[in-house]
Amino acid sequence: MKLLKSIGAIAAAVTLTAGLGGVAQAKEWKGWNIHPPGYPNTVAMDKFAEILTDKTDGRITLKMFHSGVLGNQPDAIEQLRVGAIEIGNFNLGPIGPVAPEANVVSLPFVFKDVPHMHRAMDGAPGDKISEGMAKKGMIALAWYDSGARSFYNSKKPISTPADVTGMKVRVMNNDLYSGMIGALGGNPSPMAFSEVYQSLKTGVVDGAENNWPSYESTGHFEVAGFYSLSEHLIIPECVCINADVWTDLSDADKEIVKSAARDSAVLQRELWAERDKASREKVMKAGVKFNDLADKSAFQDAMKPVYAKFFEANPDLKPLVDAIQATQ
Ligand code: GTR
Repeated sequence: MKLLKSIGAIAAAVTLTAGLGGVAQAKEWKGWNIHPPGYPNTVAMDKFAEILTDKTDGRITLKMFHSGVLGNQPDAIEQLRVGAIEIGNFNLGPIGPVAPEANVVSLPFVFKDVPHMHRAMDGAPGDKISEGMAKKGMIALAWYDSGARSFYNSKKPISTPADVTGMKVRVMNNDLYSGMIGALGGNPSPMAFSEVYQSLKTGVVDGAENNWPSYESTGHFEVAGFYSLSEHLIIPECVCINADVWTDLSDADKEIVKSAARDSAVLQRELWAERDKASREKVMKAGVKFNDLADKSAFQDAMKPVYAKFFEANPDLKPLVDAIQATQ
């Protein structure tokens, strides 16, 4: 017994020494993610962490904190920029107020559909957006899918902009979304993702907007049973890394980190396509009343003042929006 104990102690000491020996080089990163276990982004970020450890033989490890336990999204973006966390899976919506170039994806109806969004983000417009984010301390390593966002509420189907008039609608923190709801005659209510369920349930807001997987994973469909397929926003998401952490990496490690993020994005996009379908089926089975918006043009027309205000404040971003719209 005594012998076993001392063998144990020696083993522990050896491990400790080996650990200490590696201190100069070992990097232990923290990662932020808002989604729960099983969500495509959660699975993909775990995969990213796994590939990182494998490819660097443990020189770089990433501990993922899921379900938003490290704080809400706008705060987490700040935490990443100052280096309190190294990695995050962010929606470009709340990045827009920080990095103007990234805000163009939050112009309603700027993308025709999800494949158009991917072509633009994988091409020159995506590079321009990355450059804008880099200037603000965030390096985008890869783009994740977040589908298309549509309106849902607890009152009635939305078919025309007039149906939104007078409705209290939760939006993410970004003036563009408040402007969008205002242009439809509704009352925007910027709020953290984690607070939306209670707010819908207690009537603090009448509705919100999101893609099928988030509508389902959050349980919002239980308390806001009308889903109207407006698809007014198609917002990509990033796997981001703090710019200083990125700069300090060797070229070889940069390559590993980037390719790990890209591999995780391939997985995320596959899982997303499956979950999009599965979530839609699940909420429909649960009794959600769904309506398609055969004609979106009235909603698109209503967005003209939102675009006008945006270009007035950001005349230099007009070429980027043109480039997105011209992407084939
Ligand atoms: C989800 C997105 C989250 C968060 C959320 C929200 O679709 O993946 O990052 O932005 O929407 O509405 O706050």
